[in-house]
Amino acid sequence: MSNATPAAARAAALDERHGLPGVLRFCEGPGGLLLAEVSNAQARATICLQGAQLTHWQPRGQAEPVLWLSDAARYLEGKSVRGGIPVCWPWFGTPAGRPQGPAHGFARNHPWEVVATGARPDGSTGLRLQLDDNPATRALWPGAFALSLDIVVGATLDLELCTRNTGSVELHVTEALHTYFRIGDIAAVAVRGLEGVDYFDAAAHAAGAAPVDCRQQGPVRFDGEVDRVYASGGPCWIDDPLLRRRLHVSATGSASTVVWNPSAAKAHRLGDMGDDGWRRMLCVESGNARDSGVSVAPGGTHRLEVRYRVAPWSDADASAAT
Ligand code: TA6
Repeated sequence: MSNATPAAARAAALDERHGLPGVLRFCEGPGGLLLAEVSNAQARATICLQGAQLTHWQPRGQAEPVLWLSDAARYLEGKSVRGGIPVCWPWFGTPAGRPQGPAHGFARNHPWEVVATGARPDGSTGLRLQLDDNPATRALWPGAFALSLDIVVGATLDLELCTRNTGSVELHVTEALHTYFRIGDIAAVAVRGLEGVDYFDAAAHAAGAAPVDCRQQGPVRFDGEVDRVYASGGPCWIDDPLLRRRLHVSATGSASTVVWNPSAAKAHRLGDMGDDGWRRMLCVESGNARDSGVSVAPGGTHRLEVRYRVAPWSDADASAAT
């Protein structure tokens, strides 16, 4: 008589069908959530099947993971884990006209199916996860869709979020890959590549302060909460002198870049950021937010593609960039 939990049994079935011996396995994680664990010659990664959420990516040779995951993260069915890369879809933020809807859409809170996995010729590992509309999604949003996330785990991390309109009515979505990066300390980092770009200051807007429509002067630095939606799909990068690395973000199909650090007060209110986890995280989120939503005609598709790459740190680069 097996004493496996239902989740362990589901993981075993996934392993049987999609596992790659020595490279990719499925297992039961905290809270009974299903995890895919990748370990290849180039990197290690973990993906939570709920929300198709990467929670870990660490290229070989990197002393620290590239993605930040809260050490106070909660693993609950129907709630995305704090950190990694939550998929914000079919809306970013709160849905227009329906403030009661789940923040950042429902895709991150629902279980996704494993469609395919494979070892790639360059030694990286590919997975395709998919969420189709169902009674639970239709109770929140009427769209008929097939949403897939292609993940390639290697020395770089490549993601493709593909929205397919399987219905007869145009879909309008806002979206973002809400990526939490692991940094040495928020006071020491800078985000470059957004100089001169217009942005919406969501933190000022929430505080009832002005102005909310601004233009970036110089690199983005952090002293207090920063929550900005830049009108650019990048590329941009995070310079981290403490971890001595430069984290590159490049995207296609993206017209927005969200930069967010909650600082201490908001982090405390969120309750799952850990004691001072906010100091070691920075969100740089590629997508199509606010006025940059995308429309997908019946039978059409929209692709949001992002590549994360770690470049070695050079003090010369840093001094040249100041
Ligand atoms: O991307 C920045 C943001 O919209 C912030 O305003 C903050 O709400 C953050 O997302 C986290 O949202 P969550 O719903 O994951 O707690």
